[in-house]
Amino acid sequence: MSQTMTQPDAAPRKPFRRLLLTGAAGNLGRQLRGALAEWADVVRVTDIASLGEPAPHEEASVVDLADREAVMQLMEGVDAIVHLGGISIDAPFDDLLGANIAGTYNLYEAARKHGVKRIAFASSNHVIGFHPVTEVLDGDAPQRPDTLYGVTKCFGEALSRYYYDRFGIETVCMRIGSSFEEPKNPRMLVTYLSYRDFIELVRCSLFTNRVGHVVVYGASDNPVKWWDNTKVSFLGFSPRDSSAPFAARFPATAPDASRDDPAQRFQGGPFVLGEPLERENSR
Ligand code: NAI
Ligand code: 15L
Repeated sequence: MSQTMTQPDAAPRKPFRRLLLTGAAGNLGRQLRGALAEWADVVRVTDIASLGEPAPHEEASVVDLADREAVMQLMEGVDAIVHLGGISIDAPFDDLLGANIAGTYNLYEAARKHGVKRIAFASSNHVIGFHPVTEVLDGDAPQRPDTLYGVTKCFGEALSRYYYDRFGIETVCMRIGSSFEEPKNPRMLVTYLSYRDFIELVRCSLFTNRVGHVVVYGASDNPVKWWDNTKVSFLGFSPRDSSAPFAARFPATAPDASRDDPAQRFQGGPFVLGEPLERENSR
């Protein structure tokens, strides 16, 4: 006798069976967790830091991305990955080496071994931070990292290119500007990416068919633009927010190429100075 597996009251399946979110305890990871609940039946959240109480649809694992075996185990049953985990400002090389270099390698290698086909990778504007503020860049602009942190993001972009060309794993490299609740300084009037636009950028990165390997800039629809996403318009990323409502807070202090201060002349802002930075880049 044939058996039917259909249950009349079963909830419709979501687009993904299981998504993996690294960096889930961080600033952007916390923003994304709610949205991912809509996109996947199960969200595996991971971080080196405490993840709090998992929601009913979440599986939580505290893991150091530098731990290759642990990262391999994270990948079991995963359809796609949002990779936010790692050190998110400049830091000593040995720290970046584990979290950002080895960690990203471990993630891609585990993805390859488990047949994962799509990764949304949190790259950074600090991949191109030594371009002057007078330039408008697209994804083909030469990398000009402003810090060792930026260099680790260049590594992630190159590694993901290799994993696409060699193994067919698709990656959207999201060169995020400044994604916080609000812009915190004049530079962020240009680099601001609202949380809502960030979530939309991740959505486009996960749901667009056949992305291959691409670089997209993550900024809201701000009045001044340094970055041009025309070449990747097929992603459908169309930011809805803007830094304009915050402009009055920073009168006459917009980044200015004529100033002596390198933090004013280059897109990376204070990162180019090689000085210790506060977490939220408040200079
Ligand atoms: P965050 O620093 O708040 O979050 C990063 C998370 O990664 C933290 O929870 C941290 O515990 C975790 N992490 C660090 N080392 C780890 C390791 N070895 N193993 C496992 N987890 C580790 O940063 P945020 O703002 O949430 O950014 C998320 C990602 O987006 C980062 O990769 C960052 O570089 C990138 N990004 C963020 C921007 C922003 O404006 N928020 C701008 C450009 C890039
Ligand atoms: C980044 O890459 C950092 O992760 C974030 O903390 C901000 O400093 C941002 O860049 C920025 O450029 O404002």
